[in-house]
Amino acid sequence: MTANLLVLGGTTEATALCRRMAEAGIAGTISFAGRVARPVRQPLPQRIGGFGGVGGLVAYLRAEGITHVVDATHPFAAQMSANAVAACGEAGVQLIALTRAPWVAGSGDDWSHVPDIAGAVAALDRPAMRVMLAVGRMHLVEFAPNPQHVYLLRLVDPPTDALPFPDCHVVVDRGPFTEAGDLALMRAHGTQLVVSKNSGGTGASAKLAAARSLGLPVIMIDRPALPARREAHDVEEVLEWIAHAGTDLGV
Ligand code: 3Y8
Ligand code: NAP
Repeated sequence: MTANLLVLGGTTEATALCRRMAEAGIAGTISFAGRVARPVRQPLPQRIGGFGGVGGLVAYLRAEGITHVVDATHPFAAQMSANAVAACGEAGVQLIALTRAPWVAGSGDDWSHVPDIAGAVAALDRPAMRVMLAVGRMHLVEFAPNPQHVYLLRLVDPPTDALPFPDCHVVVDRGPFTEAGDLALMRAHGTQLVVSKNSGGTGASAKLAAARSLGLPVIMIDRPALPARREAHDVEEVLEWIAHAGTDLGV
């Protein structure tokens, strides 16, 4: 059976996998939720938009004759990952997650861990500070209960709705970011505190290195729990798995 992969994308690792698949002549499609205006171009055919829950994904897997699913979504894309486990189980399609290890505080880091977004909001219930809130757009409204702070926000697309803060500055930029760039950004804004998801990987870690250099505290949001599934931490491990998961690589 020739491999025909579905890659659930949206991360640096997904992009690297698609590049390797194109080089190796492995057929597949990369999928995005459609969260941002212009997802980065990929060397594989891409589809954009939700599948319509578990049922929609099962129907897609069957209609497209998908032989393997690689869940290379972000560690905080918990709903997509849970749906992938359920749908692949129901459709009898093999699944592997391509994910990255959480960041771990090193010497010189001043991190306080919170379990979720609500925990970060609670931790911001303190006198006014200049806060770099680098958690994207989707959950900003949850941070509204702390209007006392001056927020530095980084968004992939220019905001369309009013922002839920009386005093905030928006930077429109997409990663991967650099330590030098984030250092300059934090210095220019007098940042005193950084709020970050524990995304892992290299695309968003620059702000942590910059915070360390500046001796700034970080509120680190731990990852949501995910259902048990097979996991790989690098692209070659995924290709190895595909090669031995009952199919030739279509080459
Ligand atoms: C739409 C698709 C690649 C992928 C690159 C990675 C790295 C750069 C760093 C900060 C943190 C944040 C955010 C971030 C990073 C990579 C990766 C990563 C964090 C794109 C992309 C899509 C998204 C969705 C977007 C979320 C937002 C989160 C911004 C593409 C650019 C904050 C996560 O406006 C919105 O609705 C944005 C939504 C989900 C989290 C949120 O809650 O707002 N990512 N990011 C994907 C889709 O439609 O399916 O254009 O490539 C991808 C990338 N963003 O190929 O090189 O691998 O993590 N993405 C976080 O980590 O906290 C920015 O600013 O320091
Ligand atoms: P989520 O909350 O786990 O998923 C919500 C719904 O969005 C899913 O049930 C699914 O809709 C749809 N969806 C999510 N990812 C999809 C994909 N790759 N292809 C098709 N549909 C998808 O997801 P999220 O946290 O919003 O993340 C959305 C995308 O942004 C993902 O590609 C993720 O990798 C990327 N991303 C997220 C973060 C983050 O911080 N969350 C960071 C970087 C990149 P249906 O139920 O209709 O199928």
